[in-house]
Formats: sequence, C-alpha cells, structure tokens
Amino acid sequence: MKDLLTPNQVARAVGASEASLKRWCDKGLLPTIRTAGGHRRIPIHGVMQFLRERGMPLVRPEVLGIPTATGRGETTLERGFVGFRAAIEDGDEERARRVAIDLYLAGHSVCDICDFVIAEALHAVGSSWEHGRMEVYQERRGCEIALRVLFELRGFLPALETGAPYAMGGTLECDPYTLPTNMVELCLREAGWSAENHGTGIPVDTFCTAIARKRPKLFWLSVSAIESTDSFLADYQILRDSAQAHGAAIVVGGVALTEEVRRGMVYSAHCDNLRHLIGFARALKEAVTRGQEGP
Ligand code: B12
Repeated sequence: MKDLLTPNQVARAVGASEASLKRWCDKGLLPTIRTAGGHRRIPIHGVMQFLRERGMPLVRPEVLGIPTATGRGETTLERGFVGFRAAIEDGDEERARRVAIDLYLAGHSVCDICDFVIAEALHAVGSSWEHGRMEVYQERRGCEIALRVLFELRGFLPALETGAPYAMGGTLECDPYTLPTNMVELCLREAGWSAENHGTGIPVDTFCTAIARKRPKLFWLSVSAIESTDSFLADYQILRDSAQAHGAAIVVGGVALTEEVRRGMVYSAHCDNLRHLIGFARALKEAVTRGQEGP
C-alpha cells in the first residue's frame, strides 16, 4: 500500500482524468499536501474517505498498492465473514485484504469489520483447530494475515484531530494474544482517540511507569489468557490503582474475563466487543474534550 499518491496515480485508480483530480484537490474534496516543489500529493486515507463517501468504484486498485479487483466484492458483513474465513483457512493474504478493504469501501466501520468479520473468522479457525480440521501452521498463518489486514486498515483511517485524547493499553505477562489489543487500538483511533497499543506480555510495573509518564485518559487491558487468577488479580489491582491515581479510565475486555474473574475486579467499563467499547469511548472523549475546554 502506498501512503502518498500523485494526482496521476489516483486518477488512474478511480478512472478519472488527471485534470478532474487536480480540480477535486483544489476544491478541498481530497486532502492534499504540497511537496517542496509545489506538487500535489494525496494521502491514501483521503482517497479512501473520498471513495467511501461517494460510493465510487475503484477501476485500478493495484495502482494504489491494494489488491486487483478490490471494490467489486463483498458488501455485507455476513458475506464478508464467509469470504474472510475462507481466505484465512486457505492462507490467502491477498483475498483476505480484498474482503476487508471491500467492506471498508462499502461504508462499514473498522470496528464492525473487526467484531463481525475478523474476530469471528478467528473464532471459527479456533474451533476448526479444536476439532482437528485445521493444522497449527494454518492457524498461525491466519493470525499473521489478520494482523497485516489490521495494519492496512489503520492506514485508511482519517488523520487524528489535534488535541485528540490519548489512550494506551496492551496485555499483561502470560497473555500472548496480539489481535484483540491491536483491534482495540484501531477502533479507538477510528473513534478519534490517539491510541497506542503497547503490545503483549507487559510486566505490570512497566505498565504503571508508562501510565505515570504518558498520562492516558483511557487505559485498556485486553485479557485473553490467565495463568493464575490470583496473580492476575494482584497485578490488575496494581494497574488499576495506577490508572486511578493518574486520572485514567480503565476499560477491560477479552475472553479470559469470566464472570468469576470479574467479580474480583473494579473497572470503568467491561466490554464484550468493540462496538461496546466505541459507545463508552465516544462518551468519554466528549467529557474529556469538554473538560479540556473549561467551563
Ligand atoms: C490465534 C490463537 C492462538 C495464538 C495467538 C497468537 C497471537 N499472535 O495472537 C497462540 C499460538 C498464542 C495460542 C496459544 C494457545 N491457545 Co489459542 N487461540 C487462538 C485463536 C484461534 C484466535 C485468538 C484470536 O486472536 N481471536 C480473535 C480475537 C480478536 O477475538 P476475541 O479474543 O474474542 O476478541 C474480541 C472480544 O473478546 C473483544 N475483546 C477482546 N479483548 C478486548 C479488550 C478490550 C479492552 C475490549 C474493549 C474488547 C476486547 O473484542 C474482540 C473483537 O470482537 C483462538 C480461537 C478463539 N475462539 O478466539 C484460540 C484459543 C483462544 N486458544 C486456545 C488454546 C487451548 C490455546 C493453547 C492452550 C494451545 C496450546 N495447547 O498450546 C495456547 C495457550 C496460550 C496461552 N499462553 O494462554 C483455546 C482456548 C480454550 C479455553 N477456553 O481456554 C481457543 C478458544 C481455541 C479453541 N477453540 O480451543 N492461541
């Protein structure tokens, strides 16, 4: 995928003339950056927003560095799930990218694509593995592909507003699951948060140092695996105290947070999926922004 494009490249990709493209740039319909020499450059996210809003087709997606035939495929989340799952099971990265980008161009939020397509496909992979229908290598490859798709979707999101509130998070030690915490980052960015995933397997003390230094307004903990409930709850208590001391809301989610585990936890919000998170994050962003503006 290319980050910055020339009017000529975008014109070829959307099947318009270069003169039209330059006119759209100058009218402000496409966000445009000028090079030192005064040439127009268009960020890929601007092109994607432009196409989404107008329902315009992509004639030659490969010019933008995205798979051939993108923009002519799945438009419902249900069909997208079937296509994405098959692509993951076949280890077909290009097809998986195409399905995800098609859905995005059709106007679905990244949050819904994560919840109803990518996560569901991974759940299906887990059950195929459990029933001996899939090999471990296929599951690992599926995970890699899904991660790359998330990074690609991230490049399509509109630029963050200046002053966007900061959020950070990740997983604690013994939790190697990369996809959920990356999805949280992506969906918070889509909701206008300057969100940074710090990765997996993070010792609690260094998480607390990061909270004290970076002062997030929202801290998320993704919990897909717990080795010992007692030590998890002890670490969580430390983390939560740190978040509270520095004025961060703490949001938790993940398949390992059973009702029993949650009984031992205090949090600002627990979310079963990303849609729930977005509801909470939007309301918190509004409150934080109002607070920053003053009475
Ligand atoms: C990929 C995978 C792995 C990979 C992960 C690699 C990686 N880089 O991430 C690796 C190889 C590490 C792995 C290892 C193991 N795995 Co595994 N794994 C999976 C698999 C197939 C997909 C996980 C995934 O990424 N799902 C996609 C995510 C996005 O979905 P999700 O977690 O549900 O997240 C959604 C919501 O929960 C929510 N959410 C999640 N976190 C958060 C956080 C916040 C803040 C919010 C708001 C929301 C939120 O939003 C997400 C989007 O909707 C699952 C199958 C499954 N059902 O998920 C099995 C699965 C989880 N694994 C399983 C098992 C058994 C294991 C192993 C024990 C296997 C082994 N014998 O070694 C080990 C244990 C590892 C450990 N230390 O705990 C079982 C767990 C069974 C159980 N109930 O305990 C599952 C369910 C497979 C199965 N059907 O048997 N695994």
